[in-house]
Amino acid sequence: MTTKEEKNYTKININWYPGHMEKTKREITKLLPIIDIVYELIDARIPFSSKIVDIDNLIKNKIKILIMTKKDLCDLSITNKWAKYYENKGYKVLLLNLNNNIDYKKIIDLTNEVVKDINYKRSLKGLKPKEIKCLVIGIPNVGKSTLINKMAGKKVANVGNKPGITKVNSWLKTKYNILVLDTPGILWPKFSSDEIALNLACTSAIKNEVLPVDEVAIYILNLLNKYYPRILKERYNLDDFDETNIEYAYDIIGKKIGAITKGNIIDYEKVSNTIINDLKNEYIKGITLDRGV
Ligand SMILES: Nc1nc2c(ncn2[C@@H]2O[C@H](COP(=O)(O)OP(=O)(O)OP(=O)(O)O)[C@@H](O)[C@H]2O)c(=O)[nH]1
Ligand SMILES: [Mg+2]
Repeated sequence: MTTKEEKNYTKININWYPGHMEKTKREITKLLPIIDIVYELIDARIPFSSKIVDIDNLIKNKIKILIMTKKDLCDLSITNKWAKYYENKGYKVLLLNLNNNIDYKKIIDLTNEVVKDINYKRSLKGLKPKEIKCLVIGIPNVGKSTLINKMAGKKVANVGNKPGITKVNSWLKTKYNILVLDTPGILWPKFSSDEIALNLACTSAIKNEVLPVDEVAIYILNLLNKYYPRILKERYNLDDFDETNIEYAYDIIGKKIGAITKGNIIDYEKVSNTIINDLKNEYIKGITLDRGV
């Protein structure tokens, strides 16, 4: 139930909580006893907004590696501060681009380091190194299946640039002595602020239809205006974005991107969709949306 207070706090009321997410949580709780390490993935562009709120309650005190994905898309000057912030909180942190063939190996190295003690004890008993069981967890579209495919050296999990690709938990073998459990993205049922919801929409963690496109597009323009004016100029020919005169900005952007209808009228919806897709398709990159580190 939403309390009156909560309702006032969140202007954008999102009721997007597919049943499979609740199911994943229950299954994780059940599986936990056999898990050795948890790989918790967050998006390097939204290191705060993409962190699952109640994750520590869920995974208790298992060994955890915090993997910040999409390094190639973030603003390193800000995201590095977030990496430090989490390190200071005691996390083992890796900031990675999962799309290359080098970065993911850092996960293997760190995993081996973390289980050194376990395997040393086993070796004293004459036992072979343990097959390590890792749980891969994170919000939708953060790169869980991509990471697993890299570790497997082939496509064992489905990948796609939209949320909700993985629907069930599945154990997958990797090239290493590590078994990984792919899980569907988990989100919490209530977003604690509009900003978080908008950040998730901008990075395709929640479906396009969930939030009004113009609201998401204007949020992106405001962000670019404030922190990345060069992108605003280069991509949209806009020197400045003034929220009190959205029409003016949309007219300029519409002309630049060719969003003009037959009657020579700017197609505002197309402008909004283009801005959102520019981020999704990685034309807009080098940005970090969570600023308050
Ligand atoms: N640029 C970039 N794209 C990435 C990176 N990691 C993953 N992606 C892309 O992000 C999108 C989502 O990747 P998935 O691996 O399907 O994400 P997921 O977490 O399994 O998503 P769900 O199954 O929907 O929960 C895909 O288009 C990937 O190519 C990265 O480090 N950099
Ligand atoms: Mg997946």
